[in-house]
Amino acid sequence: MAFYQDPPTLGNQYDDDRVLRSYLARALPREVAASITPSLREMGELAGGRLYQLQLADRANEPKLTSWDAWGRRVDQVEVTQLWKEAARIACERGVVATAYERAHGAFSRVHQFALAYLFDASSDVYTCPLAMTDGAARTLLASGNHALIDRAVPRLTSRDPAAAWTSGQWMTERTGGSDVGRSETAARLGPDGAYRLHGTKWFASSTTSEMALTLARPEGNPEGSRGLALFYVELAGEAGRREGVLINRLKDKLGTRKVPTAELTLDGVLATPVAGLSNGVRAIAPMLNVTRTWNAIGAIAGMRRGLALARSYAQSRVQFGTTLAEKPLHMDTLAELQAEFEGAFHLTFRAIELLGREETGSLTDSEAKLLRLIIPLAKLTTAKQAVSVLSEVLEAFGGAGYVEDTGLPRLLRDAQVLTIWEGTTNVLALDALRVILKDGSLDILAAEVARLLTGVVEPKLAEAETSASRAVSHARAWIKEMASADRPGLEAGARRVA
Ligand code: MFK
Ligand code: FAD
Repeated sequence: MAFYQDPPTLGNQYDDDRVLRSYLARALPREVAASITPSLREMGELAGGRLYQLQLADRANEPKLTSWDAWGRRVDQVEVTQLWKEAARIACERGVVATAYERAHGAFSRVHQFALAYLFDASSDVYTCPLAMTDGAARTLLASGNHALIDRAVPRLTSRDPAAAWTSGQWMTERTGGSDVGRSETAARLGPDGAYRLHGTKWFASSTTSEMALTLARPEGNPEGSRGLALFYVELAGEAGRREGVLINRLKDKLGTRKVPTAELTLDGVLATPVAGLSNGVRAIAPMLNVTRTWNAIGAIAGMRRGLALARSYAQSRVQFGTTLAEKPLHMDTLAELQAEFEGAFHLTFRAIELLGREETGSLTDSEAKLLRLIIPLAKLTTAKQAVSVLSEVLEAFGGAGYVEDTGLPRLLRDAQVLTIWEGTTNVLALDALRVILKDGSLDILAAEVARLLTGVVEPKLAEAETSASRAVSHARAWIKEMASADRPGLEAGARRVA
C-alpha cells in the first residue's frame, strides 16, 4: 500500500503550553490565576481547534480592494478574508484588547490580556496587527488627557460588542521615512470653519478597514523636524462607510502578512482633530509605540511557540532511518535549542508586560519605570530576530514539507520577517535603547534586574548564565563609557551589540 504522511496536529493551545501555565502559576496570585484560567483554556481550544482549521481552509484567500463601483464612483472598499472576519468577532467578544482596560485584576490584567493575545495570535493570520494598534490608540488617547476624544473613542476601542467596537490604524510612515518620522510631509490646514484637514501620503497603513486612526501631520507654519509634527485623530466610520478625504491608492504586495490589508493612502482633506496640542506629535504618540512594540514581542513568541508545537507533533509521527524523529537524539537536540530560545523570549516579553500593567495602575517605582522604558525596545528587537531564526529552523524540521505552501508552514517564516521591520527596525530600536541608557543610567538597573532574577539559582548551568549575563552588562557599560567620551559614530555603530 502507498505511504502517506499525516499532517501535524494541535491540541488545546493553553493546556499544551507548559511554559505559559507554569509562568502564570508563578506570576499571579492563586485566585487571579484560577479566575482567568477558563478564558485562557477557551482561547486555547479555539486556537488549536476551530480557528486553526479555518485558518488552514482560508490559506489561499487574500484581502481585496475595489476602487470603483460599476458606475464609475470611487468606493475604495477593502474586503478582508473570512478568517479575519471571524478573528475580529472572537477577539472582540473574548476581550483580547478590552481585558487590559476593564482591569478586573488590577495590574495583572495586562498579563491576562497578553496571555489571551499570545494564544490567539498564531491562529489569527496577524489580526493582532489591528488589535495592537487599537490597544495603542486607547492607551495614547487616555494618556493625552483629551476628554472629548477619550469619551468618543475609548469605549469603542475597548468594547466587547462586535456591533459597537472599533479598531484603530496608526499612520506614521511616509515615503520620506518610516524611521525618521520627523521628515513627514503631510500638512494640517486650518479651515475657515476652525477644523483641520490633512493633505499628504501615508506610505504603509496596515489597518485599512479601521474606524479611526492616529496620525502625524505638520500644522501649517510649524517648523521642520519631529517637534513640528502634531498628533491627530481621524475618524473614518462615516455614515455609509465611506472614508471622506482618504483615498486607498493600492494594497501592498508583500512577502508576508498577506492577510493584512496594508495600503498606500492619499489624505485628501480628511477631517482631523488635534489630540494633544499642535506640536511634539512623536512624543504624544510614544505610548502607542510602546504598546504596539509589546504586541510585536507577543507576535514573536506566539509564532515560535506555534512552530515548535507543530514540529513536535510532526516528530512524533515522521519515521526516518527506522524510528520516529522524536527518537533521534540530534533532531530532539535541535528542537530543544529552539525551545530554549522561545522560553527566553517568552520570559523577557512577559516581564515587560508585568511592568506595563504596574505602570498603568500607578504601582511602578522610578527604577522600574526606567527598566520598562529600556526593556520594551530590547524585547521587541530581540524576540523579532529570534522568531525569524527559530522559524527558519522549524521549517527545516519538516524537511521539504516545510517549504511547500499548502502545508501552511511557510507562512510562519514570512509572517515573522516583518517583526524585525515594522514598529521600528532593529537598528532604530537599538539606537532608542542606547539613548535611554545614556540618559537614564538604566544599564545599572538592568544589571540589578539580572542579578535579582538569578539570585539563589543553584543549578550550575544557570550560575554560568548569571556570570555571563553580568559580564555582558559590565562589558556594555565599559564600552559605552569608552565610546561616549570621544566617538559618537563608534558609539552608534555598536548600538546593536549593546542591545
Ligand atoms: C503582532 C504584531 C503587532 C504589531 C503590529 C504593528 C503594525 C505595524 C505598524 C507600524 O509599523 S506603525 C509605524 C511605527 N513607526 C515607528 O516605530 C517609528 C520608528 N522610529 C522611531 O521610533 C524613531 O526613534 C522616532 C520616530 C521615535 C524618532 O523621532 P524623533 O522625534 O526624531 O526623536 P526623539 O527626539 O528621540 O523623540 C521625540 C520625543 O519622543 C522625545 O521626548 P521629548 O520630546 O520629551 O524629548 C522622546 O523621548 C520621545 N520618545 C520617542 N520614542 C519613545 C519616546 N518616549 C517614550 N517611549 C518611546 N519609545
Ligand atoms: P527606513 O527608515 O528607510 O530604513 C531603512 C534601513 O535603514 C533599515 O534597515 C533601518 O534599520 C536603517 N536605519 C534607519 N535609520 C538608521 C539609523 N539612524 N542608523 C542606522 N540604521 C538606520 N507604518 C505605519 O505607520 N503604519 C502601518 O500600519 C504600517 N504597517 C506596515 C506593514 C508592513 C507589512 C510593513 C513592512 C511596514 C509597515 N509600516 C507601517 C512601516 C514600517 O513601520 C516602516 O517600514 C519601518 O518603520 C521602517 O521605515 P522605512 O521603511 O522607511 O525604512
